Amino acid sequence: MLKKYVAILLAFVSIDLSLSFDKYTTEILNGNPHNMAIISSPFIKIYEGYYYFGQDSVNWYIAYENCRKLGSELVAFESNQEFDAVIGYIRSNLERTKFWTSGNDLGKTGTHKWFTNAQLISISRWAPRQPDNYKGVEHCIQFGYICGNSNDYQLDDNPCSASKNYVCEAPKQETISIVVWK
Ligand SMILES: [Ca+2]
Ligand SMILES: [Ca+2]
Repeated sequence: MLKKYVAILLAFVSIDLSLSFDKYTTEILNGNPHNMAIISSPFIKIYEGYYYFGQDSVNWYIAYENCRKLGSELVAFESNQEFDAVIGYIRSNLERTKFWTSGNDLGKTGTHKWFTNAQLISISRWAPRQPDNYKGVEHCIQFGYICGNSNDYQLDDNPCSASKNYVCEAPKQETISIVVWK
């Protein structure tokens, strides 16, 4: 008798479950695919990212701290497109200067990585004969006009204690959409 009762109860439960539906659904999308208006200040949207251009001249460690205060990190250029887009903005809007990136070989001399994601620096945008670890003390990566007469913004290793401007890159965005049945 008890078995029969339990079986009937389970049957009701399963019927109930089969008829139920979620009151809401959520979806997480990369970026901001619907171009919703967002407040990004002090970051500026360039290409697919958001960047802040630190105009104070500080060593690599202070530059990193300053980016962290904004919830961001020193820039990592994972592609030529990203590098060219940021350079394009600088050419149009900022003074000719040099900037720190997150790149360094502090972990293993001669192995240059973006500190923000541990990826090897794969873009071929080094200035001629760089990185050269001049005098054995150059372990942080800057970019700017490295060669005297060059108008190309290029990468170069420099002493981490040197003072430069810097570029912070905001973390990637995700958009969460929630659909509710009311
Ligand atoms: Ca990046
Ligand atoms: Ca160098």
